[in-house]
Amino acid sequence: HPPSPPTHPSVLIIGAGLAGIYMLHALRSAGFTCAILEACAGIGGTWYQNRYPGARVDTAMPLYQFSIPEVYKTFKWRSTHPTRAEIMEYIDHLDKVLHITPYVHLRKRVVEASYDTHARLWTVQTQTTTNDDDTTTKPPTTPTQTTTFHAPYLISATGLVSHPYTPPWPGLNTFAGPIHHTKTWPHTGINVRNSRVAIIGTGASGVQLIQALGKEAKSLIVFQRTPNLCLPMRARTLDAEGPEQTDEELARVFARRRETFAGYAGEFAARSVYADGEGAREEFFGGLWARGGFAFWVENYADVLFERGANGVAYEFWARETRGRVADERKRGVLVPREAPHWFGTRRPCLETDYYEVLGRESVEVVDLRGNGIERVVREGIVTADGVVRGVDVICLATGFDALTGGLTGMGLRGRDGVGLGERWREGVRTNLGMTVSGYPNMFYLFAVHGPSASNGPSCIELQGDWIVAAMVKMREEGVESIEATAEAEAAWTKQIHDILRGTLVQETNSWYNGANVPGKTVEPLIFFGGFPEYRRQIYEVLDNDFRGFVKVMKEQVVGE
Ligand code: NA7
Repeated sequence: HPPSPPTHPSVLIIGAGLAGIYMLHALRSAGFTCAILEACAGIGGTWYQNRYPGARVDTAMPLYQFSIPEVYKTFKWRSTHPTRAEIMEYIDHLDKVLHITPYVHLRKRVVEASYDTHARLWTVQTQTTTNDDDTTTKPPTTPTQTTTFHAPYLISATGLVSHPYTPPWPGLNTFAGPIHHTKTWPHTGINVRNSRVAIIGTGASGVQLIQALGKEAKSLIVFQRTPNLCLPMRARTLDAEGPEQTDEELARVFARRRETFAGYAGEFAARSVYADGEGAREEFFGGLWARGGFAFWVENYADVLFERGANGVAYEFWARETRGRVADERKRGVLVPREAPHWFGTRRPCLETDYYEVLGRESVEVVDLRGNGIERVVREGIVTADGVVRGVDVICLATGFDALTGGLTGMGLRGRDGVGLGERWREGVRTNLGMTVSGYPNMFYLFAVHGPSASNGPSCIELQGDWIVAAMVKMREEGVESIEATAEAEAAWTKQIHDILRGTLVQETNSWYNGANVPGKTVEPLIFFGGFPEYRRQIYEVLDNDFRGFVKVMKEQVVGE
């Protein structure tokens, strides 16, 4: 391994999270020289950065890991739903077994990248960061020095949720105490024993944070705009020698997850809610509920996510199970409304252990923001539209991310025409295969916009990562210097993304799945909802048909230019 990361590799990968680690390993194994540019001081991406108390994974083990034999055969998980600390142990293990760090330029934040059509090279500018331990909502770094890298290939592995979103409330910077976004939590942690804490947002991050801080803080005020339809996690400890972690069982699970709709082990039941009588339905729902995790979401009746009535039946079951856990009548109405706040399962449900019990505590207040939103922040605390000021000492923002696109558009990537990605996508995102963009030759990205990203992360990363490697190997074998998506292929792929969701309940629901969580962002389908098998079929068909939908430049063409 190199004494320092390569400065002139054939591939520059942006981001040393799980996607970047996988790409580095897979491309190196295929004979490409690679280096990763990583803004933080350590590897792990989302898991490195999301240090807020309670952070853990919602996908049940053994699913949330790579199917790389030398890695999974030598690592044993202790929990079905590992905490961030246990996942960081896994990332250390990946590092040890796959030798990642020697290939990573740490503390290098990409601020600009453009493609030189004559030299056939990407030029990438980075700024050296000095601080990823920021405790405020400002970007977590202070730039100092600029470094330039070159490579024929650029791969963005910046992830689904890397660009934090903070609502632009007036007065935020006048608040007297600290403000922490879940994404930029201080390394040192925070002590809230004597503090009045506010948590704004009840998505996956908020739910986890509330469960942790609600037990520690002197008092907690939860600001909820939309109730989360949480599912019981039912985490269990895993035995290193147990049947779930044998090599044979893992090989079976990995094969299985390649064939399911979203890269989990389970699949939707092949029948309608209405196919069962009431008794059988209750029993079926009850079984999913008892198993916990995402079972009630991704293994439910086939029509729950598509048909209004079926969806309503699932919501009623959810509400009945959950209502009983909130003793206080007012809180119950806010957390488990009679009317479903949105179609069940069309936003990502979150898993909880004692969320409703924590919210039920006397020291925890739940503020319903529907019709009474946060208007501004003042020195003492938070002001809602009704004029009430709630005094707090610490504000925690669990307000989410400019998801799916933010990681790509926030790095200064420019196409051949000099136009930045953000500018290019202002009126709507266009990509080919959810991995390439026209005007951006030899640039690939994964686990982001227009891919099958509403899924199990490692499964999606392997699916797309393996294709990128296959495409690059084919290019090398056939003497192709560069490929670039055509505008027509982009238009067709984008149309398909939209067509799949047209008229579905998912499309009627606002969330980060369609960009509606960030005001001003175009609201449009951002995820391929056709399932893994169909996605795989289509992307490999492109390779089998001589890079259909791409313009190829052959090596000889370059020499002759
Ligand atoms: P999410 O799921 O986008 O959640 C953000 C939360 O913040 C959500 O409850 C929002 O309410 C709330 N929010 C956002 N803006 C505001 C304003 N202006 N006022 C009040 N509340 C607001 O982000 P997470 O970080 O929890 O999770 C992201 C993904 O990371 C997650 O799905 C996993 O895949 C991992 P809303 O629901 O929009 O009414």
